[in-house]
Amino acid sequence: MNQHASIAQAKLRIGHSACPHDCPSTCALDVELLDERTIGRIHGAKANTYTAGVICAKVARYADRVHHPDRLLKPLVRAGAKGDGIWKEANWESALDLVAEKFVAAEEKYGSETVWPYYYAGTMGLVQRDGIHRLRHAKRYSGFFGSICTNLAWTGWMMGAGKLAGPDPREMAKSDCVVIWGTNAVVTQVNVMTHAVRARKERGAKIVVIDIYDNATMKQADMGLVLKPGTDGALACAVMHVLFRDGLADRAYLEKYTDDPKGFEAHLADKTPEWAADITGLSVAEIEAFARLVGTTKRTFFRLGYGFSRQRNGAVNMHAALSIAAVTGCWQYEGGGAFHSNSGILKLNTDLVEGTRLRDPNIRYLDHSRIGPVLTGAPDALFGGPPVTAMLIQNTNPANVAPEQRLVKQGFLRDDLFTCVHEQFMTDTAKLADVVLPATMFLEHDDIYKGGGNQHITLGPKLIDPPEGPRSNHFVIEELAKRLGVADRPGFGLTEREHIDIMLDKKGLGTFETFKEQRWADLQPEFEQAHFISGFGHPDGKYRFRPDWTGTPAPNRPPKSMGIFGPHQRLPEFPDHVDLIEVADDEHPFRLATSPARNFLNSSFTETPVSIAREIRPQLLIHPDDAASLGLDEGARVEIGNPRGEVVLHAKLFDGVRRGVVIAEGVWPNSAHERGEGINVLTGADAPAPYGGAAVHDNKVWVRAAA
Ligand SMILES: Nc1nc2c(c(=O)[nH]1)N[C@H]1C(S)=C(S)[C@@H](COP(=O)(O)OP(=O)(O)OC[C@H]3O[C@@H](n4cnc5c(=O)[nH]c(N)nc54)[C@H](O)[C@@H]3O)O[C@H]1N2
Ligand SMILES: Nc1nc2c(c(=O)[nH]1)N[C@H]1C(S)=C(S)[C@@H](COP(=O)(O)OP(=O)(O)OC[C@H]3O[C@@H](n4cnc5c(=O)[nH]c(N)nc54)[C@H](O)[C@@H]3O)O[C@H]1N2
Ligand code: SF4
Ligand SMILES: [Mo]
Repeated sequence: MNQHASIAQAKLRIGHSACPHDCPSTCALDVELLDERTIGRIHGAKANTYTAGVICAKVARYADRVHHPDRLLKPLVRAGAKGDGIWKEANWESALDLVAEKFVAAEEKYGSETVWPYYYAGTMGLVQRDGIHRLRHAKRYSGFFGSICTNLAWTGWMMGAGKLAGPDPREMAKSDCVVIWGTNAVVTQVNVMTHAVRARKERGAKIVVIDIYDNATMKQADMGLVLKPGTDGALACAVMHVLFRDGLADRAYLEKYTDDPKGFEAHLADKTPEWAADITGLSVAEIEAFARLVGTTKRTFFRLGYGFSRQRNGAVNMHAALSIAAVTGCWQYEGGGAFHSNSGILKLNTDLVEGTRLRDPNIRYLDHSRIGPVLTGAPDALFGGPPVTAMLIQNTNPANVAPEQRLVKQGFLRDDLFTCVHEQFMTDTAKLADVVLPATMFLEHDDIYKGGGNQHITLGPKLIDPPEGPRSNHFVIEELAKRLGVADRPGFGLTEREHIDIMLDKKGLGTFETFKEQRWADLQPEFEQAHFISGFGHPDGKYRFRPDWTGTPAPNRPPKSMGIFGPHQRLPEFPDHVDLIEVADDEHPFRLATSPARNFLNSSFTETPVSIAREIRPQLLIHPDDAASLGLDEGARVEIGNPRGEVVLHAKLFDGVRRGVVIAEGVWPNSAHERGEGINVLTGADAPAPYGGAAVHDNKVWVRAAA
């Protein structure tokens, strides 16, 4: 560094924060503050042992997002037909008055359940994200069963381990074999790689990656397994067959810690590598080699992601993959075990911010992922209640990210539906709204964040002033509460900081002010507990090879009134391969996955110029032999479709994908596709068994040159 640069650096003010985005890493951030309103680069906090100074490129260049010229700055009221893009600017008072008036009118006509507050994890802040529940409960509006992201994965994990936790994710650095299964970590949670690569450098650990294409993470692997989508259960069973067959199962561990090792061994007798090779498309040699590696490496760390569970049989596959750790007994060793999410250890008491005590248990819930069927009035989606005729939407873009997009759009275009979208940008959903309210970004408001892929609670205080116009989610909830007559109910009338103080105090962790110094708290449990040495999460302390598919409580299990979802009678007794997926057929010979794009985060960052330039345009990764047989050249316009609709992209020939499988990376804005329809036109909104979710990587499609 030259002298000039180091002087400039010395003068730079650094603010501390947490990344608010929907990413398991929840990085601790150091933010360059140029003045009261302007940031420079963002860096990963070096002092944080999980972030370890590393963050993704898209957040490092956050100045491009927070100071973007297209940010929403004024409340807008629709002045043309829905979706026409004709708006009238309004002031905050009159816009909020209008929203309240419409909510009251809707409630008068159909009862309170006709209003559906809808949100998701565009911000993961506990105040800004979850305050919407307070308003919902106080007003007895329809409940929200948030299923799109975690449901298949968490369900599968809970069936086996009974608690959503695991070894310290930093222990990956002490492992001799890190199995990265169904997560494109280089792209979606870069810090996994920091710790995995450290294990390789310092201990010569092997990195195994299991995915459906040769993605950025597999390019870093020592062993890469590319299997057919939705077949991980078969791979896991064959691996465990080999472990029992070759004396690599830890029988003492199995006896002490698992429910039915003998029954399970018998069940695996015919789950041979040959059987699995047929289903997965892997070779017998690949399966044998992987089984031998994990069977002979005590310190094997299974890092199980979300991706492989975004299949209709995803809960089964998650449970099957997790079961390998119980067969080898790798849980007993430092650097060993399995990890998916630490959600189960990071509990803060959010009763007040969420208004939990105001909840009326008789109010119906609606399924987040099934917004298309809900808004188009499917009786089973409405659970016997009134139609949805009013919505408040914060931190999510369902017209783009929710499955069966045509239904979602048809729903939003209904004349009898009033929609208020609180957003940072004019998203596909905002475009279909009646009122759009401009939102602050994380650096402009106070909040506190829990990690999923790590073990920290991290403060994100307001560091800069927002531009004139945008207001926080908290502001909107409080102002609507006043207009809707519930501002005197418990939980209302507090500031963001007061809510944070209360949550921290209840956990004995200090206050907003002490956290400003301390920045985060490390809540990693002791080894014994984290490795389930003192027992797994079920009442008998055993790991379950025999899941109780409809009986096990899970953090995201649907409320009783919703029942059990999907073809749950077909869920297997033990880990297995079940064809609950959309199997390819003659009319739809390809399987499509919509894997994440590196430079986007779900529907976010699709507005920043560098991200767009790097992702180029909506592309379809297709094997060169498949492309040749369809007469598709590199860059050709290609149309893909299924009974739900059809979408146009550009072909990208890629031999890292199997024949018969195609990948569309990223959720591009609908408007980036020809005809203004995006990739979720093709994904299904049927609820997978047993606790719902969205199987966005599980689609059968036909593929042809676009006309
Ligand atoms: N850059 C970037 N980062 C992100 C996101 C993003 O969109 N972009 N999204 C964020 C969000 S909300 C989440 S939930 C996390 C999710 O992050 P991940 O846990 O990484 O999950 P996915 O992104 O769904 O998919 C991961 C991988 O699973 C693969 N996959 C699909 N089907 C199968 C299968 O049947 N078997 C196997 N073995 N693999 C399969 C996909 O091809 C993909 O490579 O990432 C977060 N981080
Ligand atoms: N085809 C396909 N579809 C998918 C997926 C996939 O892999 N493939 N992934 C699925 C998954 S895992 C998820 S989690 C969903 C996520 O999908 P979305 O919920 O749409 O995800 P995000 O992009 O995280 O956030 C949405 C919006 O929140 C806004 N936002 C951010 N912070 C704030 C705030 O403080 N206040 C307000 N009012 N708004 C804010 C952002 O501007 C952004 O437009 O998509 C799902 N859909
Ligand atoms: S890796 Fe994830 S948590 Fe970290 S800065 Fe990037 S988006 Fe945020
Ligand atoms: Mo997600």
